[in-house]
Amino acid sequence: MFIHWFPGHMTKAIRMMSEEIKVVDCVIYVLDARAPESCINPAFDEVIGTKPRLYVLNKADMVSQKEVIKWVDKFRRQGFRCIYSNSISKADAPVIVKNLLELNEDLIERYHQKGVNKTVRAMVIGVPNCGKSTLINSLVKEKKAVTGNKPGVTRGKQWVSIGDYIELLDSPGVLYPDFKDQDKAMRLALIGSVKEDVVDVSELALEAIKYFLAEHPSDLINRYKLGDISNKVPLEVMEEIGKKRGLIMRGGELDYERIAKIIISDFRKGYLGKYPLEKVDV
Ligand SMILES: Nc1nc2c(ncn2[C@@H]2O[C@H](COP(=O)(O)OP(=O)(O)OP(=O)(O)O)[C@@H](O)[C@H]2O)c(=O)[nH]1
Ligand SMILES: [Mg+2]
Repeated sequence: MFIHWFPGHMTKAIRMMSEEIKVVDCVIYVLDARAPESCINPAFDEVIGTKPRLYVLNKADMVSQKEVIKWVDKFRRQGFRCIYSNSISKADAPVIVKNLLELNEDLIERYHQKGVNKTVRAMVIGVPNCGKSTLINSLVKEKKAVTGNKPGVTRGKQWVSIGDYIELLDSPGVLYPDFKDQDKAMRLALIGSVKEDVVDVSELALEAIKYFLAEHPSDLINRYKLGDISNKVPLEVMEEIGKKRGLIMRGGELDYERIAKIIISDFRKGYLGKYPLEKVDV
């Protein structure tokens, strides 16, 4: 499968970000903890320039804490401030606010010396569906930003005030202007950052099975009550899952699309285990 998105849209989005960056003090760079590396968009670096950034490994509840901490350490070793968050629960909100303020400590202090309270403005960026709007909502009492479990939910920009002295800019998720690295594209598709209409669900499910066969076969066996799959190829496993679940079309053929959708949905909901698709290579 060749995953392909619209470079024109992404280039335009990056141009818009280059305008917005001028009015903010810093950036909250949201990464999906299941595939942090793939969520790094090289084009963002140019946009961010020298503005301070806070990396947030979001959806941390979907991977083991041990793995997410390795990623946090990696970003910190690179000299960046980095934390992790489960933005659905509001438990990590105080840590996010604290880090945001610390990130802008010098600026706040400069204003303070002039007798002024600085309002810190941050742009929240990341690939589609990584949880930018949910993270913003976790910081406010009432839900302000629209969220949803598919890419492209946030369409325009929106400012949200957090208390009196923080303002966050929510914006649509952005993928890279190019999609040469198909392994990364596949992982982005698996975590739900790529629109379904440019992805072949059956092939995506086969990729997911391939990953679980290699890394965590027992989770596949337990979830779908399979027999021995050690010598099977992904397609055979997919067929066995279909038979176990009775996903047969009229005429007796297996309904590959339905099987694929179930596998992908189970993966995205974490029913196949809390595993990151990308591990820190130390
Ligand atoms: N398990 C879990 N799910 C999360 C977390 N944060 C967000 N989600 C879910 O991820 C999905 C996408 O969240 P959004 O906040 O809409 O993502 P977004 O980055 O704003 O997406 P776009 O606006 O489309 O770019 C929703 O179903 C959220 O409930 C988290 O920390 N943990
Ligand atoms: Mg959004």
